[in-house]
Amino acid sequence: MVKSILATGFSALLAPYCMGQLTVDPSCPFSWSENAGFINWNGAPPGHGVIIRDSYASGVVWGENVGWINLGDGSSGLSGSPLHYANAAGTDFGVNVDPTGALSGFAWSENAGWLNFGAGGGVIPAQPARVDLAHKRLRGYVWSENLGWINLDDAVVFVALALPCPADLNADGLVDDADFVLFSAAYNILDCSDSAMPPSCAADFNHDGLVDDADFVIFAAAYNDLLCP
Ligand SMILES: [Ca+2]
Ligand SMILES: [Ca+2]
Repeated sequence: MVKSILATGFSALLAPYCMGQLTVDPSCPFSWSENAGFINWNGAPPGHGVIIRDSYASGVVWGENVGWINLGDGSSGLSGSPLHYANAAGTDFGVNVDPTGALSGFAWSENAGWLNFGAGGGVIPAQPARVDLAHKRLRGYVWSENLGWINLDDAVVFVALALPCPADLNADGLVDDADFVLFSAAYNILDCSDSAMPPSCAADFNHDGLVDDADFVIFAAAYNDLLCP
């Protein structure tokens, strides 16, 4: 199957990436608040971990001094296309993601109240909370009336993101020919800094700035398995 697609050539294979599902890298899971201390974005019990999708986030994060912070439950309150939390009442809250990676909406903490993910864009200089796809990490600041600013953007203490199934480039739960089409296009461009490369350079699975044979080896193994874990 791979050979048959290769034979068709790469020129007509360009297609957009989507963000897919990002999770938190367990080796780099903390944000920092002067008043709340460290907040662990990878501290949730099974089934409640942080997932950042194309248009919204879900899951809970843990702060030693504030307890659980709920980014949204990934079901109630979601509406529209693409799906977004309405954030119009106390029951439909959650953190939204726009196509640029900018975060907005509200998270809830029993102890700290509402956390506003859309506030950082309004300060000078602007520090919008956002997903930095190129560097696979969170950026900017989140505002809480009770905690003050929560820094997602410290040079050393930050929240790194990971793709749970990196070879699933179109985020449909399978690693198949559709993903190979996307991989092939990136392979043909080669350099992640090339303006033609999709901004996340998601096909650079080993994070060395190139989409080359080393990445193809990783892709081929996932393609053989077909299903994401
Ligand atoms: Ca796929
Ligand atoms: Ca690479």
